[in-house]
Amino acid sequence: NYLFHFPPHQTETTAKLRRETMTGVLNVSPAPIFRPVSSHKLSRNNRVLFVKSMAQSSDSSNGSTSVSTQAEPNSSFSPPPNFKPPKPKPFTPRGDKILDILGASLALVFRLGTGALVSGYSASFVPKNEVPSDQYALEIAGFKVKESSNIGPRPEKPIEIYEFESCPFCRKVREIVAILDLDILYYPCPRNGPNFRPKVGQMGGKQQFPYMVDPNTGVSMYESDEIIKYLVGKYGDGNVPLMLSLGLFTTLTAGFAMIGRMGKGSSYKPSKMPPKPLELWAYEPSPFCKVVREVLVELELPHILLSCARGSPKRQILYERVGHFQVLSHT
Ligand SMILES: N[C@@H](CCC(=O)N[C@@H](CS)C(=O)NCC(=O)O)C(=O)O
Repeated sequence: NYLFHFPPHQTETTAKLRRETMTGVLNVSPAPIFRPVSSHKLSRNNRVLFVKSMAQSSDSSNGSTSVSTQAEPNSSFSPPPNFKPPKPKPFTPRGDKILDILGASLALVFRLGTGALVSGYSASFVPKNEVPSDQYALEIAGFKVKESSNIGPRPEKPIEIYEFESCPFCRKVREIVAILDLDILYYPCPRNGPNFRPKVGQMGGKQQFPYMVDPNTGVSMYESDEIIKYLVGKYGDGNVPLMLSLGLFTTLTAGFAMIGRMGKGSSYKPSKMPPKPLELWAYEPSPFCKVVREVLVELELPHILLSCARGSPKRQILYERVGHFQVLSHT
């Protein structure tokens, strides 16, 4: 067992990542959130798609939080043998994944697409040639869809959320995260997960999920409805969207939304802890993002979610980096 420390300036550097991300700078280098695995630097080959490896060492041991883990310290982290990053190509689901994708799509029906659009979303159709080719825009029948949003003040440091997939209360919070276009450092807490479940018990006094820590304000809390209210108050327009304000109906439909996934993303599978969080560009209602995130949660892999629901300005950033827009990518 060993301690992972979260140096106080880590979140600031992650905020730097965010600022750089927002201005389209490619070479992001936030400090690792985990020590002591930090002296090892990832090779260039460890990059997948466009994401630069993020290893830097940090001397601070005066962490805002720390957690002891059962993971083995890893001296080397590299892609699996013979791993080749997939080449971008027009999207089609892999044959053996079609049922998974259909199952994950049920959520869109039960939740009426909540979380698919960011707050204040608006769209207009314009002739194709009016949108420069370096600008991300969905193309439909010879027209381009210009999308915009009205998002509130951005948190400087990513908000931290401890949760797991097949929990309707956690889903509600993930939906508001998509609507508010927030970037979140997720600490997955699958059943029997050895790391972050006990950590929540230590921090808040009980193992109940979701649990949120906002390092910007020092606020931490349980209770999905309270978390939602806090997030819209602090980083949105103060209004809880209708589909998240219907009490039992909201919880039931969030539960039904998971029927097609049969508890995926909720039970721990032994894994090797990465030296720093992965990065996932995704949003809650997308069935394609869902099947990827389930795996991250089962493996208890901390990840920074870069929210990019429709209308998110991050779609343009991803488009600039990758040359096309496809909702997920990872380190
Ligand atoms: N009223 C709470 C309920 C949260 C809750 O019951 N969460 C369940 C998971 S869905 C939980 O923490 N169960 C304990 C466990 O998973 O160990 C909320 O809205 O957040």
